[in-house]
Amino acid sequence: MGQTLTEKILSAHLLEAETLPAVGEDIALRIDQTLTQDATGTMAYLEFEAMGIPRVRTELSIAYVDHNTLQTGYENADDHRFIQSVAKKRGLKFSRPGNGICHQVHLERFGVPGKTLIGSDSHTPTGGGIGMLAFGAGGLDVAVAMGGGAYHIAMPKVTLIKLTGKLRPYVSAKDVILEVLRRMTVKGGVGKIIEYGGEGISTLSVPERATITNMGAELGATTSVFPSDAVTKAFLEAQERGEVYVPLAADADAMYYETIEIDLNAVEVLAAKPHMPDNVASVREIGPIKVDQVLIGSCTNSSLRDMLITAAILKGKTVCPSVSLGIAPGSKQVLTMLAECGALADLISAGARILESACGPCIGMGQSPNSGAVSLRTFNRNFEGRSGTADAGVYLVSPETAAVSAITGVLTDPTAQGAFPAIQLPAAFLVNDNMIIEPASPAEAEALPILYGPNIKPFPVASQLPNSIQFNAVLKVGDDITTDHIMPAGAKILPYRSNIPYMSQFCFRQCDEHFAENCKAVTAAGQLAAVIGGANYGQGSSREHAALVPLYLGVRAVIVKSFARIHAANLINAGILPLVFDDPEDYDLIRQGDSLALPDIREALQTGGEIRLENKSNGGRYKLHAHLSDRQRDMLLAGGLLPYTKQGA
Ligand code: MIC
Ligand code: SF4
Repeated sequence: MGQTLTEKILSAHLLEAETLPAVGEDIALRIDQTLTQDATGTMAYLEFEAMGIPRVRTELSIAYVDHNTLQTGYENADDHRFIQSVAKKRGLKFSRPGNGICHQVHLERFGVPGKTLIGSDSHTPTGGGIGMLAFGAGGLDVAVAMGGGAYHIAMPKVTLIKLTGKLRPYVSAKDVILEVLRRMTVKGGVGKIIEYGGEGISTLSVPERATITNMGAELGATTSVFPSDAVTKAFLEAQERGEVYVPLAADADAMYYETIEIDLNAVEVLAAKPHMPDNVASVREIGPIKVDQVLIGSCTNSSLRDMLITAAILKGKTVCPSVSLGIAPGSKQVLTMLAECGALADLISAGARILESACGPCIGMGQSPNSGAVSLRTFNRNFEGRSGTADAGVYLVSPETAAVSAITGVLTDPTAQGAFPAIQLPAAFLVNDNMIIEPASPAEAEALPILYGPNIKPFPVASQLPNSIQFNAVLKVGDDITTDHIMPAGAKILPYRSNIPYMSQFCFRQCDEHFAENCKAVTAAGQLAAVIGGANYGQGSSREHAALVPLYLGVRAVIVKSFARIHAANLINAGILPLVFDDPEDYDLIRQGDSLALPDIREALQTGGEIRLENKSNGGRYKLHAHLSDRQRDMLLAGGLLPYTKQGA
């Protein structure tokens, strides 16, 4: 029987086994490349330093600075200097602030078909657009991979999304992934790798494919991947990297877990309505609602293609007086090429506010909209409050919809705009890697210092798992809790990503403003804390702060109906028990503030016995389970990945 593309790449990277295991079983993968961004990177490099490994052991490791670029105090600049000093000494490339958004730059300059990549950012699957198997992971997992260690995932189910036909003018890759989200929902990709195929893929360029794989993160998928074909080859050649091209595709008789067909001709212009990426409706159905802000950019939609189409739509027009339009081109390459071809002037003269090539407003770093605003964004997440304005409603749309609506001032279906502007994509991109700093040679590196700033504080490490634990259910939350709920980002908090004690006061604020205080009261009384949650707990970002900060506050168990993949892995890495109700209805029987106990939990994990939860407040007894590989079980017993690694396992 033939293999899927996923199976081919996984098989070529197996570390501890000869063949692929059954679905759901643990696989240890060799990782060829790693990337970090600065908001998660500071912690990842602190963890790497704690491992005592002198130099990275991957084919390529690179540290990007793109998230915390607003420097309203010394904190972010200090963190950037720290990361730069680690990169120089430990053998990593360093992408300076200004060079662009990690995923966009990686696609342009470093992605290689058929290789594995992990990144401390949930949108690392963007690399699937160029045929990589690219995963988002917690910082600790990236630190381990930098040291040459395996990355572990559960063997996924492989879903084929078969594309036929060709997109109509003004309908773009963003609409395709919104259509996938509409069908599959934010939970629909859990445990799956999504492979794209069908003759329709040949009509999509690499950056368009990357828009689609990028938002596979919003499906909860382990990752998404496109074949590597003539389109990939042309893109690599245009980036002066033709030598890394290899053709890659699934075998004709490959077997898939499921197949979903999408006729590109029939895809409509779509938008994800507030406050979830799968709350999708057609722009026509939503109607001409008044728009206050339009933002174009982010790792989803900031390629040269997206910027050129935006510029062509805006050329000779003026942004509607009641709209603020911000545009952040995804990389220095994109920005320079826009400048050279004159399209940048078209954007500026239409009234766009040009932002630096970075994540910016996507992570709440500036451009928070006005109170109650409707904000159209070409980004990938519209979680409540992420924009920095609690009552704003964010709609996720394509660059075409965003640009046309910026002119009309209301949500507008761009297909009604008449002829589609012809845009010319260059046969060769402008290649200038002068913002990439190369590492020092091993001999030079020895004498180099690592530069720690005063904002860098030690991070918490859990102790061994005790045999029995008494808890207080400090917080009870519902379904689809995101890591933005657990550990918000934004301009005010992000500078403290290396200062867990400071960050802890903001933990879960959006759900319960007294969370941190309540945890402190519980730990002062000699108990530990537990969080009770619903389905898809921890969706969204890969930030391990959503595990480390609760750990710092005394949380040692999270008990839910189901978990999102990266967050569950981060909890285990931190030494927090990720437990799931056998019967989801038991969720209803626990109230916030209840006293809970996990008797003989250590023994239950060791022997694979039953996990029992006792509710001391109402006498309830519930059965729980944990989806753990043997390695994850041993990590939890040891108190997380660092103590586990130190104990020489
Ligand atoms: C995000 O989009 O939420 C982020 C910011 O890129 C995160 C990483 C982070 O929290 O630093 C992600 O997606 O992993
Ligand atoms: Fe940056 Fe936004 Fe992409 Fe996250 S989703 S990497 S914040 S641009």
